[in-house]
Amino acid sequence: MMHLLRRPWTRTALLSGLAAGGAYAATRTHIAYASQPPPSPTSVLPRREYTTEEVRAHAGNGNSVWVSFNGKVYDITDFVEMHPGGNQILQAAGGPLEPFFALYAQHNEPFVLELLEEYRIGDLADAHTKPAVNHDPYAADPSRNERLVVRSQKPFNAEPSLKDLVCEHVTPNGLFYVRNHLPVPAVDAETYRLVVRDVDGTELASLSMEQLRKLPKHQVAVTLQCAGNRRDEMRAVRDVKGGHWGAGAIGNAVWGGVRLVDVVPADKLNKVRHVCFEGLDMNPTDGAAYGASVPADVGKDVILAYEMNGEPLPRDHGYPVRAVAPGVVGARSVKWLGEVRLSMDESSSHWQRRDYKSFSPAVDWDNICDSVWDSAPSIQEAPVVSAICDARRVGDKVIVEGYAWSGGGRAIIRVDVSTDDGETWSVANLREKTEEQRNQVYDWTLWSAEVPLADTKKDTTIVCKAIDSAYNTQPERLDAIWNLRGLLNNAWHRVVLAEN
Ligand SMILES: Nc1nc2c(c(=O)[nH]1)N[C@H]1C(S)=C(S)[C@@H](COP(=O)(O)O)O[C@H]1N2
Ligand SMILES: [Mo]
Repeated sequence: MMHLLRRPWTRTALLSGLAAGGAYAATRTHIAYASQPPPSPTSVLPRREYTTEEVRAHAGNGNSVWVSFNGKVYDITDFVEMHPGGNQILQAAGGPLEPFFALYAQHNEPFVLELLEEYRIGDLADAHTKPAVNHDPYAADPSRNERLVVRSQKPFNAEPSLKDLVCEHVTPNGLFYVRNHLPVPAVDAETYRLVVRDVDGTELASLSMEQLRKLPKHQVAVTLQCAGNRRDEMRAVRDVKGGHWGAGAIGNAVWGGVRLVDVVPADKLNKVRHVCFEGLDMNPTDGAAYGASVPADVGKDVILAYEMNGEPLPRDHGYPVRAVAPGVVGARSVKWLGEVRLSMDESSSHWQRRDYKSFSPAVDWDNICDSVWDSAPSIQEAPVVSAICDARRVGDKVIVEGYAWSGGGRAIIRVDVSTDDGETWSVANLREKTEEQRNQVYDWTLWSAEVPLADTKKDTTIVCKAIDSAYNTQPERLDAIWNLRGLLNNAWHRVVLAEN
């Protein structure tokens, strides 16, 4: 903990600048090198040459952590706790950083190298053996719709503009937010197999696309929302770790595919507690795939989708097959689905156990520990949320449009809008749904409201909140739900309409 106190300037700068998958360039300017940079380890240890063997001997395990990069050797022991990506940095302990920098391309910024330089202790004696990274792991990523607002290029994370988002009840595929943790895998649908495993690991089925298509096809409208949606508002209260998101990390699609219960025998599903999913997108540096799980109850409603809005799943959204877990946060709807496994325990993946959990505002990065992580349940059902996506003046009124959604299949029963920060409210009109849409319970509700403006000559703050079928509503204050990863921000959404 000492080094955190010694170097608070680096930490703050990093948390905003190096947010995993974040928009680095935008925040780089926040790095304030305070008057007194701390003594660098260089001044303590004489610089010398080390062999790759020597570097390998410093792979953590209670000892110091060394890494190499570009022929140089660094002792990053003190840095580990400050790393915005958390413990993941330890994957590189005792070895070269090159493969990681290629994978997490946000590191390719001059300020990262500058920072690293502070921890340099010497050079690699056998620098000629330096690892060749001759391949960009993202080279095979698909092309994307140019209307998306890109939050991070590698891995690719993007959301539509809010105006685009509320044009249609069903979000067009090309405008649907993309949340990738890793490179998009190139999956060959011809040889693809979905493996289904029992609780003891026994293979219950290995299904080709042809076999999946022969099973009864279901089409279900499900809204997916990233648990990090609206993170940047939370970041403005107090810094959080995580990529940048506005209010567009949500979308509604009609998913076509087979029900999980048609590939997993019901008697087996009834005996277990969780259904684990494993993706085919893999971290090339450690071979770990993206994974997540849902409680067995949610599993009963899961769709193994091969279509999105009547088209084959786009590559960014999980081609050829993804899990769609209705009513829960997007993180559990595993894309590029390779394996479904019944289990008594949750998925052991990093994203299930050490991410996508929320904590008290009292918990921050300098006091969180394993027992706090372990005791918090993983986020599943999403709380009720709404957001203002467009606001335009018409005379002395403002027309406001937005979305509202709640997890667990709870419908939106009302949306309230205020132009005086909650003193008085107007009830929004919920956009009418077709007969078919009315039968869906997991999709969102779009709404609009015409609200009088008290003073058209002044800036006006517009506020909205939604109420779901269990009469849950959104908290007024954002600081009361602040959490260190910036997840589940469902506070009243506020936007400022500039003066006329
Ligand atoms: N295999 C895999 N599945 C994944 C992810 C991923 O990176 N890899 N991201 C998850 C997260 S955090 C979200 S919010 C949703 C996003 O789905 P989308 O990109 O289709 O909008 O996919 C989830 N499933
Ligand atoms: Mo997400």
